[in-house]
Formats: sequence, C-alpha cells, structure tokens
Amino acid sequence: QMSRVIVLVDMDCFYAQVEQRDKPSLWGKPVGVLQYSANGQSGLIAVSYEARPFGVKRGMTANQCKELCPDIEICLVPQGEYADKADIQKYRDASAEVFAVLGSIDSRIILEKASVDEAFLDCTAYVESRVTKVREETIQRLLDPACLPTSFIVDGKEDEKDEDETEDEEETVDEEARLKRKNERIEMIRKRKIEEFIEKCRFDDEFLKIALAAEFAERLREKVREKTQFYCSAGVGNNKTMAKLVCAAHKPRKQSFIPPGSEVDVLRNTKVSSVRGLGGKLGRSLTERLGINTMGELYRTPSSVLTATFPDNAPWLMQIARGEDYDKVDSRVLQRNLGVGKNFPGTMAIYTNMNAKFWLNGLTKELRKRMADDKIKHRRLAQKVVVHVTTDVSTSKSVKVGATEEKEGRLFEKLWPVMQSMRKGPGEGWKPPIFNISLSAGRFLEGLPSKENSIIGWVERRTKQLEEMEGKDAVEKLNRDAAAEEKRRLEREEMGEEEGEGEEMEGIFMVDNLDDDDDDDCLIVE
Ligand code: DCP
Ligand code: MG
Repeated sequence: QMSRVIVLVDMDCFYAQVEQRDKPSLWGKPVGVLQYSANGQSGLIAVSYEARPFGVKRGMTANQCKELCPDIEICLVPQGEYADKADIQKYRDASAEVFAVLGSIDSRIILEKASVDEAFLDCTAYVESRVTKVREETIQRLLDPACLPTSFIVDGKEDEKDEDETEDEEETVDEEARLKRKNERIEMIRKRKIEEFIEKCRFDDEFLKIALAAEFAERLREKVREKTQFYCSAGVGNNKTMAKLVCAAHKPRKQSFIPPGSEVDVLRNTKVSSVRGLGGKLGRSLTERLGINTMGELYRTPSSVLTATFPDNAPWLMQIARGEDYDKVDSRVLQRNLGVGKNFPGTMAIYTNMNAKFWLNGLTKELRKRMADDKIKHRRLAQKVVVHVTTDVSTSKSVKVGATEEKEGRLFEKLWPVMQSMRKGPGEGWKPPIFNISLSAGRFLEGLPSKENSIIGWVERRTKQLEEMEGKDAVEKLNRDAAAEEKRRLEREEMGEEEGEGEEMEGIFMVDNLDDDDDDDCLIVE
C-alpha cells in the first residue's frame, strides 16, 4: 500500500464568518446565525468563536443564547423568495468562492468537496514531487518559525504533564500574568514539538511528506484568507479519517498534523462518535451492543467479537481502530444526491397525519426546486427519491421517479403513500411522533431526453452565443436565470394544482451530503 498525504480543510464557524464579512463591524464579536421559523421553532446554526466561551451552542434559541451572552449579535438566515424556505444561497455562494481558491492551487492536487465548508485534498503527488534527495535546504525552510506558524502536532501524548508545568502552577495573584505565562508555555511546547518533527524529516520520507503538506496547508489557508477574507482550519494525515479527526484538535485559525505511526495513540481516547463514519447508527450500536465508547476500546475488542456482532462492518471497524482508512479522495464535482430535510425536536414533534402531510408537501416542493436547478446546471435527472423519517427509529424507503413526477408535479402524490407506509400508530396519528423528515433525490441519469425541449434547448443555444460574445461569466449568469425560470415554471404549475396554503414553512435545511449509507434498509416500492 502506497502511503498517501491527505489534508482536510474546514472553515471556522462558516455561516458566522459569512455574516461577519457582510457586516465587518461584527468581526471579533460574538455572533450567532439563527435560522428563524414562523412556527416558533428557531435555532442557531452557527456560532462565532467569540461566543463559544459563554457556552453558546448550535441549536439554541435566541433567548437561550442572549441569556448566556447578552452582547451576542444575532444574524438571521435570509428568507427565500418562496415563503417555505430559508435562503442559504449566500452561504453556498461563499462556499463556491472558497472552493474556487482550493481548486486553483496546483493541478496535481485532488479536491473533494465534503460539505458546504469542508474539503479533502489528496496532496500525495504534489508533496512527492517536492521530496528531494538533498534536503538540507528544505529542512532549514521548514525550521523557520514563519513556515508553520499555526501548526500543532497531535500525537496522543497531549495529556502527559509537562515538567515545567508544576512550578508555573503556583498561585499567582495576577490572573492576566498567569494566562500570559500559560500561553507562552503552550507556544513553547508547540515549537519544540514541531522542531522535533522536522528533525525526523531528515531521515524519514513519511515525516517529510507530512511536513511538506502542512507547509502547503499553511500557504493554502493564507490564500483562502487573502482571496475571501475567511479563516479556516486544517488537518493533515495519511488518510481522510485521521486528517478530519486532527483538524478538530486545534481550531479556529490553526492546523494540526500527526506524526506517522502515532495514529493508534491519537485514537486511544477519542470518542467513537467523533470519528468519520461512526457519528451515526454504527457508532451508536458499538456503544449499545458492545459497550464500546472510545476508539481505544474498539482497538482492544477481539476481532471474533466484532465479527460476530457486526459481520459486515467488522473488517472496516478493525482498520479504522488502527487508524487505517482506504477511502479515496474523490474529485467528483457533482453531488451524488440532492437533499432537503427538517428536524422537529422536542415539542415540535409531529403527531398527526395532517401535519406530516403538510411538511412532506413543503419539503417535496423544496426538493423539486433543487432538482429543477440541478437539471439545468448538470443536465441530469434523478431516478430515485429516498423518504427518510425518524421517529423512535429511522426508516428510509426509496421510490423510483421518472419524467411523470418531474414534469407534472406528481412527486408528492408518489411520496405521500410511501410515508404513510412507515406509520406505525393507530388511526390517523403518528405514534411515536416524527422528529425528522428528509428527502433525497439521487441515482442520476446523465443527460436529458431529447424531447426535453423548452428551456433546455434555449439555454443551450444561448450558451453558445454568449460564450462566443461575452465569455464564461455571462454563461454562468444565464444558467442562474434559467434555473430561476425553471423554478418559476414549477411554482406556476403547483399554484394551478393546489389552493395556496396560508402557513409558512421556514427552517427547512439543506442536506447537501445525505449519506447513502441507509440504502441497505431501503425498500424499492416501485
Ligand atoms: N450548518 C447547518 N446546520 C447544521 C450544521 C451546520 O446549517 N446542523 C451550517 C452552518 C455552519 C456550516 O454549515 O456554519 C458548517 O458546519 P460546521 O459543522 O463546519 O460548523 P462551523 O463551520 O459553523 O463551525 P466549526 O468552526 O466548528 O467548523
Ligand atoms: Mg466548519
């Protein structure tokens, strides 16, 4: 197995930064981004780092966080042109700016968009081209304190007491002086560990490759900052799982990397749920069925036990416990599925069929808008929609869709009976109640049928003309206009079909990367 070098870039409190850039007086202040909803359900979806020491967390209401942090500035997610959605377009646009920078650095780097604010970069080819036989010059460059100014080594030994620490812990009256001393100590340890790491690079290519990737990540993050004003953090490791895990170790505006061979040490005290791929069902059942809470415990679990309990996942679990992950960085630019979803936490839970129908209808409309947008942009049609309902358990069912649903707005009519079939309660009720509904369109058929006439043909002709006359920007604008036009068409269609609903439906969130993991328990209905 060839060793790889993977970088994970994650924007810091991303939506909050977008608001701070929009309104620069907010930089350096506690900021929360609130997704508002007319039905009284609203919650923070992003929290600036200035607000975090007060205990302000994602999911809190405006009142809850004002109580903890009276000076917090609350920004509202804009309302969309349709009453039933929050408009997250400005965050998507900001995301596109970031990805434009990430994708423009070096053609040898493979870039994968992992979420609206996260990207994996496979830097193997790039760093290998920079590994030289005569490396004194490289080592000297890396040892310069300006080369890795925001880098931290994560080696799993963070908990070990520093020898100098005890004497510093004597009571000091001056809180400020104490804090200063503490920060100086942290900085001293940081530098010392980096130096030790770089010294190893003289003799070990694996160390050198990681250091070169860290150097690259420092410059990349500076570039993102310079071009977009946004700060981000990064993690460097030999695979996606480790890169993502260590990225979270030092945030914001910092980056972390692992000495090759320290993976198991780093994982030892890591909670299972913090590891990529174990945040959901599988991670939970490790705890529920085998009492495994940390990766160290997973590592020590006999393979026979894992195989007996999780026959399908045991090999992967054992690899991950060793810090091994062979998942490729995939440069696909297209999302594999389009999703919309909504949580109904606590008292918001849905108990009645009428309510369920109302929300499924709203989500379906939203999904159709996204599908229309995607159809224009990517010239493809979804062939499958997964309905995902969470009550006390999560259930998914997938439905084949085709031109009929897409064209005549019959999607809801198809999805509603499927959702009904997931209902367990007696009569018209949902018992246990619904806490989440998500829809995900996927299994795309590339290309569009030839009779797909109206707007597509027109877009294609105009694209040609514009490209010749006015260049790429004009074409992009045209695509946006066309997508908007397609959305309006859908809306007109739906207006004709249904009497307008009075109620508003905000707070639907986008599920950009709804996992296809649950495909196992999907049931093809048609
Ligand atoms: N987001 C959302 N709903 C969620 C989670 C996230 O709308 N349940 C949005 C808001 C976030 C953005 O996605 O700003 C990125 O999500 P992250 O999990 O990366 O969180 P942040 O970037 O806000 O903070 P961090 O600095 O911890 O990465
Ligand atoms: Mg982030």
